[in-house]
Amino acid sequence: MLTHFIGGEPVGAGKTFPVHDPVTGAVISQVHEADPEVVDRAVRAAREAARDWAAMPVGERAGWMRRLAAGIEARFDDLVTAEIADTGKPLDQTRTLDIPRGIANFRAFAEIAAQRPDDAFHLSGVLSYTVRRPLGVVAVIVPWNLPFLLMTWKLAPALVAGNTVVVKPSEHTPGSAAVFAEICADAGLPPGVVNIIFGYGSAGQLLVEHPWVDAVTFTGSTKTGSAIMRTVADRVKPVSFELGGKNAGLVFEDCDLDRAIDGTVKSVFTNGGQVCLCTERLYVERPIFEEFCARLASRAQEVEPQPMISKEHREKVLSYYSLARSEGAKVLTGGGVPSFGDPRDSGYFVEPTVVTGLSEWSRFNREEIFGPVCHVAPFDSEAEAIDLANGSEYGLAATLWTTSLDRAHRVAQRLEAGLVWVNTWYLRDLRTPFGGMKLSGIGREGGIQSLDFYSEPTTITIKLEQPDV
Ligand code: 6OD
Repeated sequence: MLTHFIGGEPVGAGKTFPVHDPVTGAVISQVHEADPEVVDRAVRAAREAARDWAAMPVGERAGWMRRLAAGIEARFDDLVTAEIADTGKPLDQTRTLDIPRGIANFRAFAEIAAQRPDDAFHLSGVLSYTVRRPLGVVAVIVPWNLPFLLMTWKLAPALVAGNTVVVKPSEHTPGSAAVFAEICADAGLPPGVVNIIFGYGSAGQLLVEHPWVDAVTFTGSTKTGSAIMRTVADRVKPVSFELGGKNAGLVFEDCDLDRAIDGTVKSVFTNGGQVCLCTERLYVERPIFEEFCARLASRAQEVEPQPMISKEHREKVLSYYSLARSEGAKVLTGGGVPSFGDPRDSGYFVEPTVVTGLSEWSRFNREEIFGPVCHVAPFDSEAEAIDLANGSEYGLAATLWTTSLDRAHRVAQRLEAGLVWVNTWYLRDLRTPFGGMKLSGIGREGGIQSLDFYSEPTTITIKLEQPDV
């Protein structure tokens, strides 16, 4: 039974809900569900801890971040087990990406915060400088696709900037957050600095509308992001949102085709396509279009299917497979449900799928699917490729495959996306701004941008009586 973590203590109160193993559909754990009283208790605990935590010198808070990173290292295997149980992720990915990024997130933000200078401006006998202070209590709403990676991505900068937090993981993936609560307790983190409550979207709603929550950071769907915005509008709370995507991949004739195919297989199918950065729209220069489609479809058949997170999400992805057919697509591979002849047949799998032949106006090409699927279309010129890529309401990420340095810079700078990867995909430097344009989000996190979001400046201006030197 998983319990909330409030004020440094496990808190088990209220109703419970089941978590299912996406690989088999079996119930694997029961979790306490936060009701209004639990949410209020968590926010109060965070508020009570806020003053002392904010007053602590940043170097000391950075020390806590390093201790939490060490705690994650010490519980590495438990975190891997918990993350896989909830998500059905492959072991290799969990060991090399999800949990190591938790360690990297805490270490990176410890360094970035400890070394950050304040701003100072000097002009004709007037000295202005800024001091930054934390926002207070931050609500951290975490999605189910990269639960540990994204929880720590938000926690580390929020905490090191001097905020206390209440985290609400997805109802599908509470496991790694529950282990993290134990890590905080074992490290002796001051009670109330990190609080974790479990529940559905209704618990998240109670959290963000709580008057003592000062800011909200959220990664998830555009629909939920806009609902949060409406909720917090009355109290003008700052929000940082990384939302949906309908990411384009542009493949030019001058690319290294082997590399482009390898990279595209990763960018479409990693995590069963359940990463907001995954490519769902591919545009390939006409002379290599047929070969690219044939090779991508053949490689898709070798991809080990991964489960969708839930029965409902699987239904959604399958509904887009049907939609593709009804909108007139040619299905190059996949389009259905794999059959294993073992307990996985009761799980939430779908086939890796590649389709072609749809118009840019089809719903399939406009709406985020969030599964192991892409549409491939040809283009005839660089200008057309850019227009096609930009012809989406979303603007999170794009990939670009070319061996021309000039083209890489020229095209990358014209793409309406917060992130452009050239001849690679999802390669991260944690100091860089990360986030999306248009319906893909508000604001950027990463490096100093994270610290800026999780704090606000006071500008202090002094009139100097001495003449300038
Ligand atoms: O890698 C990251 O820092 C990050 N924010 C990834 C987001 C993935 C969304 O599905």
